[in-house]
Amino acid sequence: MKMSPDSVVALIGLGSNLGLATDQVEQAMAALADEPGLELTAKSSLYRTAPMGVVDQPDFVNAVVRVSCTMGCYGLLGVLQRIEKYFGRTRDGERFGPRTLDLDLLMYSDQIVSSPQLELPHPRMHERLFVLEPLTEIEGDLTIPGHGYLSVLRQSCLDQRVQRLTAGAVLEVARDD
Ligand code: PH2
Ligand code: MG
Ligand code: MG
Repeated sequence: MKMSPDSVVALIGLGSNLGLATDQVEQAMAALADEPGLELTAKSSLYRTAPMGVVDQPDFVNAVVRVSCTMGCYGLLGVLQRIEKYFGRTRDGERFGPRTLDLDLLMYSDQIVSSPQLELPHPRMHERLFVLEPLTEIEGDLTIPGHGYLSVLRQSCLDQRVQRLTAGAVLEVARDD
């Protein structure tokens, strides 16, 4: 798809720890690639990561992608929420708890947003190796507004368990029933 000259680069984090987590993350990447109005310009490998926040839950599969779009940050947020819903995401679970698919808008260009619906940059991305490690693969020179260089932030998180999965690995972390 040919993007208009005023298209903006956005970064999206993907996560899953319910059901066939690797498949869900890969299929969500495909759904983003198929979405009219979005151009998928880079995708990271998949990573198996230790759960953060609520630690007593299965490991996650995480990845990040880069897209170009012109729909604005709230338009993109709406697309991400629609795809989450399609993948069976419910919002009745525990905060930070298990989920079939989580799509987080990490950054929308360098915009800073603080509203009840959306905070940009994502308020916890700078301290999570499950975001910083895949971002290093696709956007190594990134600076996160308000927090600094990705490469420096990553150094402070290296004690967090994050393992790159080889292509074709299947991680079924929990049964979704
Ligand atoms: N998402 C959370 C809470 N904790 N931990 C890992 N490893 N990966 C996640 O995507 C994740 C998490 C809430 O969105
Ligand atoms: Mg999240
Ligand atoms: Mg989320």
